[in-house]
Amino acid sequence: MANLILILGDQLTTDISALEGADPKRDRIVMAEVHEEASYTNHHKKKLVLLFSAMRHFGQQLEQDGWRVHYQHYHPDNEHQSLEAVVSTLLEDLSPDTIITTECGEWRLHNQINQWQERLGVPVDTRTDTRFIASKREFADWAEDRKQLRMEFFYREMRRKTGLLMTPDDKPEGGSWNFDADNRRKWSGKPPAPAPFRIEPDTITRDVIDLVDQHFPDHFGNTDDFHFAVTHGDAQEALNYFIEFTLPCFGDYQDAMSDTEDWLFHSILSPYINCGLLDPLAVCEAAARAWYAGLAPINAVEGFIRQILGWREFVRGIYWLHMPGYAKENRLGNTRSLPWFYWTGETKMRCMHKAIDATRRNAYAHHIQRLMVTGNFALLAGVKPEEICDWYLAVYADAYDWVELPNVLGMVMHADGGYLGSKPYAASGKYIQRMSDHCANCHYKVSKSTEPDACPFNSLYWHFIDRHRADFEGNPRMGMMYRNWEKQKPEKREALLKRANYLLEHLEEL
Ligand code: FAD
Ligand code: DLZ
Repeated sequence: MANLILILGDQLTTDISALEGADPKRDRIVMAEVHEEASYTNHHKKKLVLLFSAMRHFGQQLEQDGWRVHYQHYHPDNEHQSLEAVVSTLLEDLSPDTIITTECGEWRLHNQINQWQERLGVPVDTRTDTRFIASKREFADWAEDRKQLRMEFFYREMRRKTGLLMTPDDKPEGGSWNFDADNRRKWSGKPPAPAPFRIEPDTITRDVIDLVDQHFPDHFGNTDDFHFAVTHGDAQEALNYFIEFTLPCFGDYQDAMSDTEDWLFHSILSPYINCGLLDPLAVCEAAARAWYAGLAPINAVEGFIRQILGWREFVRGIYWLHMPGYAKENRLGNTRSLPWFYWTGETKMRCMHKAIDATRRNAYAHHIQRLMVTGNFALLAGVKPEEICDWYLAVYADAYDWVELPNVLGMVMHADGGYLGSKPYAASGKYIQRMSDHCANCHYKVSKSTEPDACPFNSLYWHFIDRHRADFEGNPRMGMMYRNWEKQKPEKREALLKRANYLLEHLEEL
């Protein structure tokens, strides 16, 4: 016996660096479903099903490939309820020379594993996670000496590094780095949105659904109609389905929202990419091939690749550069508690109801719902970053601290003082009206701002602008907002602030 190789629930690939150079005859693998990981947040029930089932399938695959795998199935009465406890017991039984693992994605667990060598008395070899295109070191080098980090410049570096959508003479394909200006169309029902890709649960998944229903009844959401892929083969099918049916319209309707369609033209691949069932670079390459083959337009393919090569890598870099301090940032000084309707969806604001209800049913909401609806509301209402971050970490199947935290704390809440994004994504109801058909079905009137039935986003938006004058007035991208605010009559400004103050005192009733 030489090494004990730990594979975490989001490292489900034989390409994981912890397996590099390993010998199935000599080394052992440990995988464990443990209470500590399943309960550090109120994980959506579908996220638990996805991870436990995908872990079980991967464990079986490793055994079929000839590996000896110590796999702990979840049970509340298991003696060992943390990864450290499981590993520690195996050390007694197997006396390995080294524990090998790949760096984990969350600071919380990363910090624990860092202490194992001392606590458990066995060398721990923690390897770089090579699934990311930029290593932590590479990102830190890029960020060094830059006062402000901007995704767009980092993304161009990643395009050059990978050669994705680059011409042989190192120019961006299509003549531009970014086609975002073409990606802001409202969707009015045509072309029809494809049905989401579905996999019917097999015996393993059905067992896990029963387990989650029995042992995690108080967790958010439900297990009904679980249809996520849980194997590499099925996740690959999900990717093929996206490329063929959805990618062509991905760009046009990337920012659209709908009162009737949950998924629109999004890929729904993040749950698989994040847990190891799909490789991010291979996903980008598949999209690029579709463009070269003339199967999807450049605005769709470039927009899609930018999300993975740009945003996904960028937020991960920021997370590791600034943790653990980053999680404590609250530069706008927010103090409000998260309204309870985030957990129930019971609110008369149609857009919020639709986004939260989809989240409860699907463990999924697309980017614009996360950013411009539930996120925007939390920003305008001044919710404590810690509480809104914990909500996002809990409710989505793709949520892990490394990707959730910078998106919520940085991009949405601007709690890092503008380090991640140059201006807050604050918006009034007009934005939601422009990009969706929610407002036509809403109890509140988006055309009104001060009356009792006025859209809450409208006055809350101006309240945000007014109360954060010192934070944003000097921001060149916000100057116009302050000029618009000043242009309004004093009585109007007063009425807007009065209405907003009333709403802030009665958030739970909205
Ligand atoms: P698509 O719209 O099809 O995009 C393609 C891929 O690009 C995604 O699968 C994802 O891998 C990547 N991507 C897109 N935007 C981002 C981004 N901002 N950051 C990182 N990757 C991105 N993504 C997560 O994976 N986990 C999270 O916990 C998470 N929390 C978020 C919270 C907020 C408030 C916001 C605004 C965004 C968050 N995102 C998160 C990013 C994004 O919303 C999701 O990646 C996306 O909605 C996943 O759905 P999809 O696969 O259909 O994405
Ligand atoms: C998210 C999660 C859950 C719910 N359960 C487990 C588990 O039982 N065992 C495990 O190894 N990993 C689990 N994970 C993922 C980890 O909590 C953690 O988020 C990632 O490993 C961070 O990279």
